[in-house]
Amino acid sequence: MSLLSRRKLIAAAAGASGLAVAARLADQYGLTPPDSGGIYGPGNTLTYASQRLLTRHSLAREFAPADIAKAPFAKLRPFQIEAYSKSQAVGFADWRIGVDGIVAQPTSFSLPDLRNLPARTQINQLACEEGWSFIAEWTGVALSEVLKVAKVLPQARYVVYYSIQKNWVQSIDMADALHPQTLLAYGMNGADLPIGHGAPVRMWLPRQLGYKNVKFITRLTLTDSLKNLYKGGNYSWYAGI
Ligand SMILES: Nc1nc2c(c(=O)[nH]1)N[C@H]1C(S)=C(S)[C@@H](COP(=O)(O)O)O[C@H]1N2
Ligand SMILES: [Mo]
Repeated sequence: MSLLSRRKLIAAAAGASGLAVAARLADQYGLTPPDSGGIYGPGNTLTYASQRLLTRHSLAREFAPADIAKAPFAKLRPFQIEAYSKSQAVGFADWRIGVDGIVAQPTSFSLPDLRNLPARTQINQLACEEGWSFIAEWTGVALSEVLKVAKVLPQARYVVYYSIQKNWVQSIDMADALHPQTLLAYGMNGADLPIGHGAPVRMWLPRQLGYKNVKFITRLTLTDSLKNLYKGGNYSWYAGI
């Protein structure tokens, strides 16, 4: 995008018809989020498009070991899911994460499969939309490595990710999916990821708010549209911080 167009997009926020102009420009550059319809739509488009232009190459802050929280808060109401209890009983030895959709090589990953891929450790903050946060050290495999194994095809635009908790489904665009700090995390503070924080594997993307960091991941699907999937809800689709 040219400097002029970028200025136009950002300046559009100030004008009377700013939101409409921003929406048109965003559309032109493929920066329209899937929740662009409805009454909050224009605002969501502006937030997403302007953040994307400003931060697409940026890294979330990484902290020092001394910053790690002594008592990180696990936001978890007790749940009863038989498949989960069974897997937990065998130390998640049978846990699988399927990768399907717009890929040349649909693949099912066990935990050892994930651990055999290059590991990355980073100290970042988890920030919940409710206002609390904590800093922890996260270890996992970059999502990009997993997508490489599954041979993602160029038509893919989003990664949809599912939890064993059926009401937890989220999605990100390829810019975030391929971002070096986006992990499938299986470790926290030097140990296995605790149950409360999403064992055995959670999505870890420090550039977005807590609710995009889905726990107990079971499946990833590559799609070119979220039309039949994203139903809106309380949270905006793009939660960049
Ligand atoms: N499967 C699942 N993932 C989830 C949640 C959940 O309840 N279930 N809560 C989300 C929210 S709102 C936040 S803030 C973070 C909290 O992560 P934590 O429990 O590790 O602190 O997880 C997110 N991922
Ligand atoms: Mo949250």
